[in-house]
Amino acid sequence: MTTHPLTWTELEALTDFEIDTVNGPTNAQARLRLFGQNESDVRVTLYRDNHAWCPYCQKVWLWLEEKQIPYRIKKVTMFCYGTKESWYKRKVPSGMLPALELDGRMITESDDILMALEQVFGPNVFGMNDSKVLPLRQLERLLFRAWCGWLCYPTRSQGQDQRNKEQFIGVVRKVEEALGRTPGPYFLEEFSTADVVFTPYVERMNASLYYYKGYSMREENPGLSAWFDAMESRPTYRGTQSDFHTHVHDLPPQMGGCYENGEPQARINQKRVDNGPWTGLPDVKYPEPENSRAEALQRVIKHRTNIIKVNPADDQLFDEALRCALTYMMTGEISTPPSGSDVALRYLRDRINVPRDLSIYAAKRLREALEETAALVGDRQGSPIPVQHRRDQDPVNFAS
Ligand SMILES: N[C@@H](CCC(=O)N[C@@H](CS)C(=O)NCC(=O)O)C(=O)O
Repeated sequence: MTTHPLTWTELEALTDFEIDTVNGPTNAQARLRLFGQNESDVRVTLYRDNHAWCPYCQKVWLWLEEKQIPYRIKKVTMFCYGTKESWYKRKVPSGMLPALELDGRMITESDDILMALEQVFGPNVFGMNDSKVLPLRQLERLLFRAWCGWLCYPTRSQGQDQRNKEQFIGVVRKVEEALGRTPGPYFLEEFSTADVVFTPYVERMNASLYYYKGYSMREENPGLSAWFDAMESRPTYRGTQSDFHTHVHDLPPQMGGCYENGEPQARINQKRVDNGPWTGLPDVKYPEPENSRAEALQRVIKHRTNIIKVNPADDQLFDEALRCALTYMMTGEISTPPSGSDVALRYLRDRINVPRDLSIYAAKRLREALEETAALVGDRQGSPIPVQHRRDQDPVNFAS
């Protein structure tokens, strides 16, 4: 039994999701963060990438959120998905991100940014140059290099892949030892800069190795597993947290390539991350909030004109198909979308981004509704997600 899809007006009545981007929880949409302070208190502007893909931006972002420093956010395009804004190149000729303006002084390099912030606002429990933090920062870079060595170079044989894996696991063991040295789940006695420094790449390692190599970093290492759980207890981290699907497809153009090893487990994981089911993946463990569907609906409604415009399908056809998926997501009622809309629904399913567009559970619910609705009319996939660049995500096409 299939029903007519709800109209946009009827759908609007099904969500009252709203967040205060300025004073509410950490979110990727904010252009100003005040934490209850006055706008005149703002001394900091963070320049970061539009899509919240840049790991070094996440490091500074998380630090500012943890310390509740009022700041402005200016979003800049990364080379891999569009043209760098000329106003930004005048400020930072290399175009590199992040950059931070502190009392009118421009600072680049994420480590230098954190050190400059510490000088003015104090450390995040332990400072970047604290004798406890320094060896952990070195360990993070060691882990980063071992990860790149395994993921970002093609290998000629399974044996080579295995050796790269062993090298990586060897460094993971050192990370596990470091985490085991304190009684709590964090790198030091309590949450600190050390955790901030590890966050962006450990999150990307967890996603990329699961997908390209069939290795589940979070599930196979008790120290890291407890660390992820502890991080997810923090609303700051939850606001910056991405999901597997976003990372595995944003990393290839940023890293210059991610290479799969053809392991059966990797193939199984790839199918799951790309086609679902998305619930239960080890990219998130905290319980799903009650309003995840309402959040997804609100975000689609807000951006529906652009979502429909950038979709390769005919606007009217996709408008109806999208309403079928949203009707199903909100009511559980099945509405069959127009024939031929399977490609269009999956095109959107593949381009939902966390946390840029919405939070992790909301994205899973939306992907699920798009996939299940598409499956009613066919099994054709959308055009493949490019790996050399992501100009399908050029922000100029989404400007409101
Ligand atoms: N060492 C720098 C690295 C920054 C970096 O590599 N940024 C990349 C993005 S993750 C970038 O801005 N690339 C230019 C672009 O993609 O537009 C730091 O720590 O800030």
